[in-house]
Amino acid sequence: MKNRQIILVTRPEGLPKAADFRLIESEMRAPDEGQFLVRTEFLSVDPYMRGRIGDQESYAEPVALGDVMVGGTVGTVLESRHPDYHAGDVVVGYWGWQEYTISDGHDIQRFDTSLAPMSTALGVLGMPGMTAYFGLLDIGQPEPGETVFVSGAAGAVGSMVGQIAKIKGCIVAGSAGSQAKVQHLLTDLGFDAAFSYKDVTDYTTWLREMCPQGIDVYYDNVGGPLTDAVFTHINQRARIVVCGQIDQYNATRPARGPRLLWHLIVKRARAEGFLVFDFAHRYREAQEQIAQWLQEGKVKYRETIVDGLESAPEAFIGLFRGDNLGKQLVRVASE
Ligand code: NAP
Ligand code: FER
Repeated sequence: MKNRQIILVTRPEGLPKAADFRLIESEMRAPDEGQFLVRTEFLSVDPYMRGRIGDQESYAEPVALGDVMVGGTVGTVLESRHPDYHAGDVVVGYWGWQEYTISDGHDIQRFDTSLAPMSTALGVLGMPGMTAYFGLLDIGQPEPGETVFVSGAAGAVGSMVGQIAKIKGCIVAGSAGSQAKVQHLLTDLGFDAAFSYKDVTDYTTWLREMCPQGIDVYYDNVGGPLTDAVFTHINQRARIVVCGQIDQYNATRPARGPRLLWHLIVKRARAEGFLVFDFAHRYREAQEQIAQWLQEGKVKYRETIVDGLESAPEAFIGLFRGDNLGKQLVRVASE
């Protein structure tokens, strides 16, 4: 049996390109005693992967040139010689951009498809959902009636942040990269206000209009000039959740700043970065809560799905163009 895999061949300069990756074919052996064979159904592409293919310092070693590209995956057990896993089980893990993997179970979790379709293991019930939940509730600590502003609001994390903030009784505003995304935030996700940062230049004026009572919690997925503008419109005791800085991920020179920290002094505000992995011991709590909200119809999610393992590099690059509404996924298995 053959396994198709996508490897990293060059470390990108600036925006990654398809030629930084290559599709290869390798032999796939059968599982040994105590192991099982998994077929990848969906793989996830995420902004953090930009950091894994560069050579900057990180919590994890970068992907080596020639290695299979890393990333979250969900799949079906095809064949098992492991006592606890059986053909047909759905499992979630981190085996990267390839069609098959063999596991002994230590690096994989079972996914309960009675909660939601398996693709959600990489989205609302997976890493992005956990990020939204803990970043907003634990770092942002929103109170009912407060104004929450979220940048990157139509993406996997941002769309959940806005909906959870609504559940908590907040006034919610957000920014995204097109009028269609803005319409989705307002009509489907219950945002109180939203604007397209690509269609306006004066962010400060827009923020004043969108958030007439000022901003109490800023959930920042983006960084850059938009974040500079938010700093000028925060309230006393505001909390700035530094979740992502996608505006900077392809920068070839380090950004200058932050230079607007004066506003933190005047407003006695707090800006705090976090990594979702620090909350791993509480993922179950968040998954149970989000699954309940899904069943009650209190949160919705969107997925943008492209087909075929070979589409993964373009799907990844598309994150930086804003091609995705909600969670960007690649469907790997053909049936
Ligand atoms: P996503 O929002 O689903 O996809 C990325 C989105 O970013 C795109 O759809 C695009 O939408 C927007 N974008 C791209 N370039 C931009 C730019 N220069 N300025 C403004 N927006 C831009 O991705 P996600 O998985 O939900 O991640 C969102 C953010 O959270 C990322 O910054 C990511 O690194 C961060 N994150 C952090 C953690 C953590 O542990 N701290 C965990 C997960 C994710 P538009 O059309 O709106 O431009
Ligand atoms: C992300 C951005 C950055 C993310 C993780 C990181 C899980 C961590 C980077 C590092 O420690 O180098 O979106 O998602």
